[in-house]
Amino acid sequence: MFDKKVLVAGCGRSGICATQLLIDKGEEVILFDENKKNNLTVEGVLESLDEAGKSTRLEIVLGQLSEDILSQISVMVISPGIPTDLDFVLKVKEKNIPVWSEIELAYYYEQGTVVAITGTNGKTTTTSLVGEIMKAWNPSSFVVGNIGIPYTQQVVNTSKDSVTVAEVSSFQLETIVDFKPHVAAILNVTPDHLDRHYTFENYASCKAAVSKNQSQDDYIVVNYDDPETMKLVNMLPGKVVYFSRLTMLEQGIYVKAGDIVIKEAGVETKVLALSDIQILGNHNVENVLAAVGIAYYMGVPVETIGKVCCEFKGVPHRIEYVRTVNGVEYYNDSKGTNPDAAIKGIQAMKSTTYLIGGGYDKKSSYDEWIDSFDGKVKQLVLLGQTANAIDACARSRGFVDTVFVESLEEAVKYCYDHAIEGECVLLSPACASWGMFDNYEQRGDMFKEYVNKL
Ligand code: UMA
Repeated sequence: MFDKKVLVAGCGRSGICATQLLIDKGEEVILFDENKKNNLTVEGVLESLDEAGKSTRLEIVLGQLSEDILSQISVMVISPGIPTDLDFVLKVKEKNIPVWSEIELAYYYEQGTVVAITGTNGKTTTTSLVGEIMKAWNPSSFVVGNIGIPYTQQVVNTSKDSVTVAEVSSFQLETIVDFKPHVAAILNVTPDHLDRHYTFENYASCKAAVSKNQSQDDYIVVNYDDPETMKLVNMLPGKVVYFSRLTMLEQGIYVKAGDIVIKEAGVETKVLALSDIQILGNHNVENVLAAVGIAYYMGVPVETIGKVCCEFKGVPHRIEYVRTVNGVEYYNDSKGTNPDAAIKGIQAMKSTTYLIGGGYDKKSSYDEWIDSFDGKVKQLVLLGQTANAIDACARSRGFVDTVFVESLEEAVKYCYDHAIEGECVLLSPACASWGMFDNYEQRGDMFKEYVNKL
């Protein structure tokens, strides 16, 4: 039990689940959100908790935090989307009140073993695949975190034999305290979320924090092919194990003569053939290599790992085939929320492409994304806050076939009117969805809805 009340900041998915968990554990909670427009009620937040009397332990505060509230709390649990340098967060820190990430709160109640997967891109695919492997091996396995299911929602179901597979973002790792995965992975690090972390170094060190509480009895699986991830290796106290798509390693997981193999203590074991992987692109080979490593160091038999990797069909919103209309293939890559992820989307297209891009401004640089068009993109259909900046960047790189639209629906209509048989339409915005949509899932679902209506 905490000495005083717990302040939960943010009324999104994480904040609501954290509140429900705390109330269920007998704590008193103040749920706070700066946004006054939230029309939350105590009953609404607690509706899934049936025991009477629990509502007396919850208070909702919207707008500003008073000094009086700060004097009533022992810890603040912060939602991932709230920057840690906001005034109210700084005030809490000044009072020496600990600020815990929502995943830290969940971990406080964790009973079993934790796997954590971070990196700029590939987290969701790798987490899903590891989740599938774990479930095939241990039915008491849970998939949680940035993937969309708050860790605080599932942690009550954990037991000493369970495995929690968590996708963890830099936002969530920024405020961990004791969070300690037994096996973790850093898939890659490329610039993202610089509006929040300011510098690439800050962002990368949030990623490295996934290992900060590990010991040499724990494993951290690292991408040998990614120079930025390799620069973090001496910041990782866990036992480092490598995966590589390009190099045959002394020890680790790599590709040899068309097979994915594991080499441990000088012995090489085949896990699966590359030709059996169903998810497209070299980046997905890397995701499978990482998943193989994570599962192997969790003790899953190689046969189980190989079988599940061969069966895995990928995740929604990630280069997801939607439909063919008049000979034009439509793909939903709404999860392409940064330039690096969106490059993978373009690379996976097999013919001339109408590309729909733009969205929330994370202060990314679009040069490499534009350069990756490489003659494949016929027109770039732009929407959202970043449309002008992307257009300017495209022109400065010699790409002038841009067009502006007001909405995603108009973008789909434009592509439908212009694309001809044999071409592709790809939604891969290189930007977050915020501002126009609640999240990338909603953006992808809307895209699919518009395409399915054509
Ligand atoms: N809020 C404030 N002040 C602020 C910002 C937000 O009070 O300055 C309040 C908002 O009014 C809102 C609440 O905080 O009520 C929203 O909290 P949140 O943004 O943390 O959203 P959640 O619904 O809790 O979703 C979060 C993750 N969102 C973010 O990291 C932005 C989800 O990741 C995650 O799936 C979910 O927790 C469950 O763990 C999404 C994401 O976009 C997918 N992640 C980023 C990414 O993948 O690039 C990191």
